[in-house]
Amino acid sequence: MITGPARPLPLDTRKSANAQFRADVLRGLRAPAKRLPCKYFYDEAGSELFERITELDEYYLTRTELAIMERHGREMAGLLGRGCMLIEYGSGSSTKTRLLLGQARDIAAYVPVDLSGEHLYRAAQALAEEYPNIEVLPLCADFARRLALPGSRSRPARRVVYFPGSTIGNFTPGRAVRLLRLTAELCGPGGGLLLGAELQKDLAVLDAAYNDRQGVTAAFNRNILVRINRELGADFDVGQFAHRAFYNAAAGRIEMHLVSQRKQQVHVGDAEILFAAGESIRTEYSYKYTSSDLRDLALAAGFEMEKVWMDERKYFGVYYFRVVGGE
Ligand code: SAH
Ligand code: AVI
Repeated sequence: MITGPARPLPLDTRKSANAQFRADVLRGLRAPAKRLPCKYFYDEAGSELFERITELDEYYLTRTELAIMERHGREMAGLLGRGCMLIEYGSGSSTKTRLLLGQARDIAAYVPVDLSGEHLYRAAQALAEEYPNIEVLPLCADFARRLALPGSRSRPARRVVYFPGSTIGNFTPGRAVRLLRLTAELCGPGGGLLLGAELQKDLAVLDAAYNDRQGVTAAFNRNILVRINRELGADFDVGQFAHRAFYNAAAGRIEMHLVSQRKQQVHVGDAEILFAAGESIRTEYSYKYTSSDLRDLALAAGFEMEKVWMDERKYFGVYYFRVVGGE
């Protein structure tokens, strides 16, 4: 059953989200090295483009994580324990979650959290129909901020956050620790964190995953400008910004940029932004953390690592952490 607000957000909430979007975009575009927060990739079109990315030959991440979940889902579900509230960060279409929900004996409530509202509510509705015994409580919110969890019918025995997809890699190490600290606070004593994250690997493999032949990643990258045009009344000539993605070995991350193909002026509402030819906007970092990096980040945030599952090539890891000091 679905008991969350499975309908568009109220007008005042949408207005304040739009004001926040505008403020974040202007702050990023006025910075000496232009940038945009990657969470704004995901409007309706962005979520669909991401789904297409997950099906690309070059984008092995989703397939690899799904295979780990298929193989070890039962053991993972066992760690959730009885009567748990499962909270998922960046749930998207909740595909991987099904491999947990299908194996878990008694989950009290499932709270998918995502900023892409329509996509979230559609996925939540489908899950509620597939798992009628689980209370599904979708929450359209930024998981990097303190979350106000919806009330559930039964009192959950514990809280576990599920954070798949390597979305943790879209946070710099400092921001990742901050996010995990909030998560430890949200889970409380006895709580857990099941985290899926990509590992370091061969440069050519990484490079291909973010420069696919069909250009879906390029369209996903440019969609942020399409969204800014539509929602903030901007006039980006989207075809004049080229997709660029490369591995920054010193920092251990993929960087995605949009590179201005000529000197140009862009208006965002009544604000004017100047671009030199070749100047870029950084749109995303995608860190490839080693398992010891993640152990250290999580420990700094109050989690201890209990278990890790990897695929044979060691492309991807799924980690289970417990809140330090919990039973
Ligand atoms: N978990 C899915 C989707 C990953 S794509 C998978 O593993 O395939 C990242 C998802 O996180 C998108 O659905 C996006 O809308 C959401 N997202 C990104 N940043 C977010 C944030 N700060 N708060 C809430 N959702 C966010
Ligand atoms: C959601 N996130 C982990 C993806 C990634 O690989 O960093 C987003 C993405 N960017 C380009 N392709 C996919």
